[in-house]
Amino acid sequence: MLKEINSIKNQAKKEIEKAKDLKDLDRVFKKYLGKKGQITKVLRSLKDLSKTKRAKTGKAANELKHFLKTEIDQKAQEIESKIKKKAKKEEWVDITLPGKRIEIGHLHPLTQARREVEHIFQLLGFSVIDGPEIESEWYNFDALNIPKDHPARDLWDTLYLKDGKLLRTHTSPNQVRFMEKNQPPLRIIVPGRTFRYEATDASHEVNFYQIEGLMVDRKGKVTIANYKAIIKEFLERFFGKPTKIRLRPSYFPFTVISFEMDVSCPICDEKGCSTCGNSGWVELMGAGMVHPNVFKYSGLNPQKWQGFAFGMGLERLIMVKQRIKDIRFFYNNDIRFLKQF
Ligand code: FA5
Repeated sequence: MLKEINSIKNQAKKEIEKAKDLKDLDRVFKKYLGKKGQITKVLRSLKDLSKTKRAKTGKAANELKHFLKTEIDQKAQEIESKIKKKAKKEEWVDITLPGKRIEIGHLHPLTQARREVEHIFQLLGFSVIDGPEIESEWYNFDALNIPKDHPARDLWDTLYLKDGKLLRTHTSPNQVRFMEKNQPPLRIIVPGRTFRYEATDASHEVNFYQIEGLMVDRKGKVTIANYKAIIKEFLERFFGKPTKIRLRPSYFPFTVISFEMDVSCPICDEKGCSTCGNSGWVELMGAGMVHPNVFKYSGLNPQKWQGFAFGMGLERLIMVKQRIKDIRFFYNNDIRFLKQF
């Protein structure tokens, strides 16, 4: 057995010397000192030896164990210091080189535009209000004078949730939500995400942003003339130049005297294209004078109060300003598009 221990020692020494890297060294460690290593085996077999042989062999095997451990540690240090030296030589840092430029992103064009819209309306005396994206049928329809069997509900292809709630199809529910809690006179805008289950095309998305506007004061004080003046002022500030607009009669159950406001199509200059659906005009918003029933449902006396409301599409607004042909660009996450803003 002592002979065997001696030959293990010679063999292990050679292998430690030959080891080129830490992986080699680890292999040697396992071969001799690992759980199934040769020295471990010798130590395990001691129990089968006679008492005197066991003492001698045990001593020799333990000495060899410590010897090899020290040798392996030394070799490991040698290898590590070689690696460090090599790295120091090869991986030097040229501190005179210019630094790597860190690319900083920016806000999404929709966020930029929403903030700009909010800013302009704030200058015009409007407060910015928030409302829930998950809405009840009451606020989305009933309180806006659209009862269950009213054909106007067909105007909106609604995404209903399992609990009977729905994803708001417009920001108008916030007219009622706000008037329930606040006494006029009031001027608010409510920007937010809206959802409709409809086919997408160059100017329609399933998920888009609206900006609701509401201005209410004592009867006779707020008229369509105020609406026109405020919207013209807003558009001029947002677009940075006077803009050609038209008001078109329309129908909304929650306004009496309802209309749609279009701007001249910037892509085709009223000649007709896919962005404006060949009409030459881009529809920006629906608007009108608040229906008496909406005041009633909000707990206000329609004999006393009067006002206008509007709901405009944020994407459409940017499309007109930046001459963007297709609304879907906003949601494609194409960095080439986003970098332009
Ligand atoms: C409404 O949603 C009304 N709540 C607006 C309103 C508010 C009327 C207050 C009267 C008083 P409409 O469905 O027309 O109306 O949508 C308003 C605007 O949202 C449109 O003019 C358009 O700019 C934008 N819009 C509508 N549907 C989409 C869509 N699928 N994708 C992108 N923008 C849309």
